[in-house]
Amino acid sequence: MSRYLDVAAAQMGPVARDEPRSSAVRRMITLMREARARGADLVVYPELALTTFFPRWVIDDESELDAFFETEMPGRETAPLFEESARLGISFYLGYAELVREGSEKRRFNTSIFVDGTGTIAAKYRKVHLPGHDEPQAGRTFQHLEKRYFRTGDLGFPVWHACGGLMGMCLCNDRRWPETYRVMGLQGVELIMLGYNTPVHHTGYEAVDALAGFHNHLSVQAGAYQNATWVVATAKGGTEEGSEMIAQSAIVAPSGEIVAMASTRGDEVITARCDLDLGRFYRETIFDFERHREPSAYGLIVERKGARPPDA
Ligand code: CDT
Repeated sequence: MSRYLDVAAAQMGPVARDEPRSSAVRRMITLMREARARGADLVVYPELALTTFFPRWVIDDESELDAFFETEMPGRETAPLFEESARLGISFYLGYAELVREGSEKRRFNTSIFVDGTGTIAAKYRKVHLPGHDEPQAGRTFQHLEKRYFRTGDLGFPVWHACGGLMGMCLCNDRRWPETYRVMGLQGVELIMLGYNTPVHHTGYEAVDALAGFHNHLSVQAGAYQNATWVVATAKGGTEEGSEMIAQSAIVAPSGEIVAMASTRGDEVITARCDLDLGRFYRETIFDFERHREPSAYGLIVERKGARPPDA
């Protein structure tokens, strides 16, 4: 049996610091139209797609920082994306910075939403694995201050029925953690949407940075295979405000194979016809969790944050 879903990854090139939302949204609508023209029913955009990747800078002025965040979704500038999605009947995943005001308190999250083909928000996710630091690091041309600007996501890794399958979401650094896929895999996820911004020089070690592209695909391909799921991974790539970011957007099958991959570092649509039943083969054979996982034999799991193995 086959259950096909035509999907697109809408990779974006750099978004400049002074590029207005309206311009980013226009670019996204162009990509959405191309995705639809190529038969896609779902289009996946990058993480923090509406603005430049601002965690690369120390921003002490609160109103300057707030300007990168959305307080409503859709808002005035993002509404055209929702309208176009409804007009075309195409679903989309969007990553953005979310600001929640509760009384005098502000809570900030690195968020993604899934919007169905009627232009309605059907699911929300808040990034769990926040990389980088909360204080600027000396000697770095670009910081990575996600821990400073965002709270840890508080919505877990939910899966839900949409587009004829069981869908899930995550954001960027989440893709490097097996827990991300496994938590959704244990819920039977069939397709994971993932947006990312990955600076080439993010570790400070030349030899490791040289593997940035390899580690990107390694993480996504392993996660897809070991959890029998499709993954649509979409980058914001190119040189953004002087920071070089990997592109390599890819659509990965439950076999772990890349079935489509971007060939540029700019705005580009890639598509694939995903058979959502393909994961079933893996789930019923080598990754039949019920038959083959042995949680009771895994020994003590230390869940305490900061726990270290005892000294030898
Ligand atoms: N956006 C994001 O999560 N980027 C990280 C790279 C930076 S780690 C300091 C990633 O895992 O791709």
